[in-house]
Amino acid sequence: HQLHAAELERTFIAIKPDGVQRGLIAEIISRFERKGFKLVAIKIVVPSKEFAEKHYYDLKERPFFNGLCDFLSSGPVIAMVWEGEGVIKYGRKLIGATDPQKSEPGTIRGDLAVVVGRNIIHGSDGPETAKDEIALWFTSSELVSYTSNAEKWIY
Ligand code: FUP
Repeated sequence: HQLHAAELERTFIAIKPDGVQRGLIAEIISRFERKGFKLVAIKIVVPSKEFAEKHYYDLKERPFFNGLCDFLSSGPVIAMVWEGEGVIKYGRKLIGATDPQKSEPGTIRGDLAVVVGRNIIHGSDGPETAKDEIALWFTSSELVSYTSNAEKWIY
């Protein structure tokens, strides 16, 4: 069926510095792309420590917060917005459990990471977070709306 652009859900996905350094950019993008989700924004950035603290604001009371923010700001990150029906929840499924020791084989973290502090990828955990994170990382002019030829075979 035909979906209007306004109905389509969006989520924020980031390949963290470890994923970039390990050469996993294409592997990770490929999994979202092959599923049928659509890339509507992408850039490579080195976030400042202050920016990382904003991104992880909800975790500010946790003991690992400082190390986590140091890590996220330690090198290039691939920031992306992916669009599609159910992309927030299913994106989390593609990513796998937070701790790679617990994520299932077949998931990104399950297949490609070993410890929680180096779990290579971030994905928004709900509609509110997705909205906030997209607004934090991107300006509205960086989000591109377009129709792909594959869409009529996906929906
Ligand atoms: P997730 O949404 O799966 O990224 O998980 P959280 O928001 O709970 O945690 C964000 C990041 O904090 C994780 F990706 C890795 C880091 N973290 C730790 O380093 N130790 C922990 O015990 C939990 C999370």
